[in-house]
Amino acid sequence: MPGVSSFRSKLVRAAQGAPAGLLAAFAALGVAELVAGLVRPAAGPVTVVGGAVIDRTPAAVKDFAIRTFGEDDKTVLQLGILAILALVAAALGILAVSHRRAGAAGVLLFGLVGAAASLSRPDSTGIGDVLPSIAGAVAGALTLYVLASRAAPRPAGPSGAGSEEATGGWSRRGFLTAAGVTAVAAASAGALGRFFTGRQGQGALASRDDLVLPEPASPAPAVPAGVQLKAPGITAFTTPNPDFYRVDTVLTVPKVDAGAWRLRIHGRGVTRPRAYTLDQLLARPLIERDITLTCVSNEVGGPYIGNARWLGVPLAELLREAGVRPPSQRGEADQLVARSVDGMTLGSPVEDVMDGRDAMLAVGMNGRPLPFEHGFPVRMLVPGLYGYVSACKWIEDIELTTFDAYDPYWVKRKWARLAPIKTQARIDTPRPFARPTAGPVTVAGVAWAQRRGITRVEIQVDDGPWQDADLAAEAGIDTWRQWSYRWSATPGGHTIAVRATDGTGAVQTEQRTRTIPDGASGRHSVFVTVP
Ligand SMILES: Nc1nc2c(c(=O)[nH]1)N[C@H]1C(S)=C(S)[C@@H](COP(=O)(O)O)O[C@H]1N2
Ligand SMILES: [Mo]
Repeated sequence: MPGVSSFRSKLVRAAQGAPAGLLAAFAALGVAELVAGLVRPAAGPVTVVGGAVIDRTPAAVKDFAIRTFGEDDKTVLQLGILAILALVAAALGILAVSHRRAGAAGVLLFGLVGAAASLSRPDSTGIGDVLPSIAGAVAGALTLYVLASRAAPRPAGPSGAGSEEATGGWSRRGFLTAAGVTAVAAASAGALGRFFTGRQGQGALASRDDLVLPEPASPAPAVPAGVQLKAPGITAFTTPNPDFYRVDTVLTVPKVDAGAWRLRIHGRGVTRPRAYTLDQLLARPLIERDITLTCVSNEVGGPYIGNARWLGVPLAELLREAGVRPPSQRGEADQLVARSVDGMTLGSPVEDVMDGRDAMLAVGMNGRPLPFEHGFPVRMLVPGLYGYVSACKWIEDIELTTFDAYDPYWVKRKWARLAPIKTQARIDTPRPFARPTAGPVTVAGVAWAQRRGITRVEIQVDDGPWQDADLAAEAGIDTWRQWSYRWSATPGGHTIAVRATDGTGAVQTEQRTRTIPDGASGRHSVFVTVP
């Protein structure tokens, strides 16, 4: 029964080859990790392939990923990459049992994918970035070649006696030994790589620990006592740093050493190009402001918004010192492109940055140096603009240019060039599908319209009339504002909707739009059942 025997021999081959392939992949990753630890952690193969995937992900898919996996989206992506790697490795291992060279060549080819990905990243620092992928691929190919030779069928006798099952197969002991040695070596290489990576981060960690934030020359205006309502379940007025939402494209958070950090300001209309150290920035008069930051990818009712007390250098002053004038004063540049150490580019209108609002290069967040996740040592903030057109984290370069001349990262990916934050209101409590008891129920949440402020919030239950909610005290027009409404809940299912009015008198639009290209609009509502 040739069919059966060949099927069985295929099974045996798979049983032998697959673990060899997986071990080869393990060796490849271990060596790549080691080399990345020595060269540049951000050039590790999983990181660069993941980054390249993020760069190429259509906005709709990215939004889906953010919606579905939230801030775990990157973990999911990395696990996905590892799963594909494992599948390919197992397949190459099976191939290598019969075609050793082809299997090894396949591993090398896969390494080229990593190398190409590393060069395609916006933060690629050049040819050195391919080293981790190439070194890993070579190690993986060699490992597979050696392991496969242990697994290769012994030459069949002159009569062709015996199927592959009889003659082939591991010298079990030999293979297990080789496998064990490979596993230990790969794990050690990986651990050593992690160690080096950690050591590189130490300087940055120490520089953050050592940073003493100066007192602001212009402290934040006292926050009125009434900004925080007592409604249980309402979002805190000030978002604690660990709870602050995080949106960026990096798989490895940049650990920038503040001592070595520099910020360059240059480009069109810059008559005095300059570079600043952190100490030079800290020596300037600092402002402290409460500002609510919002992500353009925030769905109606979504969580990608936070409010913090930021400490920073007024950006307009730096620009004026550099000779920059806004377009309204016949300045040549209408776009300010901020570039980060990870190669991200974000473009803001020069007019907005210089119109008197508190655009800043922030160094402090709620009384602490910026957390690494939020841009240490310095990030940009422009009140009133979505984060992707203003809030560059790990900033290191400011270039004055024009909207005609340059499209930054997200604009290349079909997001709008201009993106002022839209007026929105969110119901924090009751939660969707809650079952509040009949009688008085507190409906409460936040509303925001940075730069315009919130002057009114209204609630509608089912098809009833719009009713005014009570507004908390206003901290300023650049922060969100809490509101609450006392609802007399009656048994049954109810839809509660909210709408806000901004400081210009404009009522938030009812028109539902997607987040792409310039932010979601429409009203938030929750459905609850009163038993
Ligand atoms: N370097 C860098 N800065 C960045 C981003 C990024 O991907 N890389 N994302 C931007 C986006 S889309 C938003 S909404 C804000 C989020 O800032 P946070 O993570 O501190 O909340 O950072 C902005 N700054
Ligand atoms: Mo964002």
